[in-house]
Amino acid sequence: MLRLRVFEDQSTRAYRQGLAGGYLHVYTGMEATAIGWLSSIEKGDPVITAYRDHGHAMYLGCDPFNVMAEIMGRSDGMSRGKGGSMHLYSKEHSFYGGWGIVGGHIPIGVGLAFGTKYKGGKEVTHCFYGDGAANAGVVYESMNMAALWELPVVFIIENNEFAMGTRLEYHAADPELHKRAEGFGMDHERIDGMDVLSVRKDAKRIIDKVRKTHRPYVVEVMNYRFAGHGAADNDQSLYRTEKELEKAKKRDPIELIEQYMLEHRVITDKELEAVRLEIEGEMEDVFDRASKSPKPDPEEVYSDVYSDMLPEKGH
Ligand SMILES: Cc1ncc(C[n+]2csc(CCOP(=O)(O)OP(=O)(O)O)c2C)c(N)n1
Ligand SMILES: [Mg+2]
Repeated sequence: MLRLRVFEDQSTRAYRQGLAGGYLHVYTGMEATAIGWLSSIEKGDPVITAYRDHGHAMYLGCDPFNVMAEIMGRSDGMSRGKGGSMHLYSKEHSFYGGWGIVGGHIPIGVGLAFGTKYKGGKEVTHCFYGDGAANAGVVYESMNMAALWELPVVFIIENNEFAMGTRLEYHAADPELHKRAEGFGMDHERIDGMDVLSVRKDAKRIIDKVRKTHRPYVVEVMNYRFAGHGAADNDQSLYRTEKELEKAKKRDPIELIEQYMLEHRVITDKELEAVRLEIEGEMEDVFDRASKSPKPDPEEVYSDVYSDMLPEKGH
């Protein structure tokens, strides 16, 4: 969680210094959700998410250097600099993106779960999306298919209470988004997304159930984003007060787990400081190395854009 927090500070620095083009959406404040959840999955379980994707990719094993290089559009980037922050992807780590169209990746997540069922596999697909995305029509077409065909997929709503600058209460007829599963006869619940240990525990229980029953599940994880919607969101006063933000920061997921570890004598203040310094050094180095990675060859613009999908070609 700390590595991700510090990585995001460095990715924001890259954007501010003009080293990262396009869009940049950081996960700051929401760390306990992805990290708690992904710590409970099995290796090989497909994971798919929207554009707030740096943490998911890194936790699944993608090297922060390749992630940062991608954010900077460099040849060492995971998509060789063609995708940027929103389009991380690593089949090797069962990470299927990184998608910029709100709600657009949810049918793809259901397709991954269909693939598992078709092949008789044991994997569970973890499909993350935001509270705003929960309003997209395609989510409900996807949920219907998942429930009808009994597909092993968990719909994980990362409810950070905002869709860009629109508050949850202004965009959702019923702000309890998990209840929307009821129309499809799916199990559902809302959980706390700021305490990493409770996310991990809830995730284990839910994932075990989905893996056993092969029935989809909707879980709404309540968290809060501390940063702006994207790096270009400079006036948050249009949609939230400083006071609200300060209140949310009282449950900073990193501070919560630090307190827990100190209270339970898992770590000392001194050790914690050493971990912090080590991570800061690591991410500083990631930034420096990524900024030195060569820009892609102009020819790269044509590679991997179209694909010949004929099976005899081995795809
Ligand atoms: C189909 C579509 N409509 C609009 C947008 C512009 N847009 C980008 S992010 C966003 C809000 C999404 O909010 P949420 O799903 O809650 O995700 P969060 O940013 O909070 O993680 C919108 C409307 C888009 N990318 N795609
Ligand atoms: Mg949101």
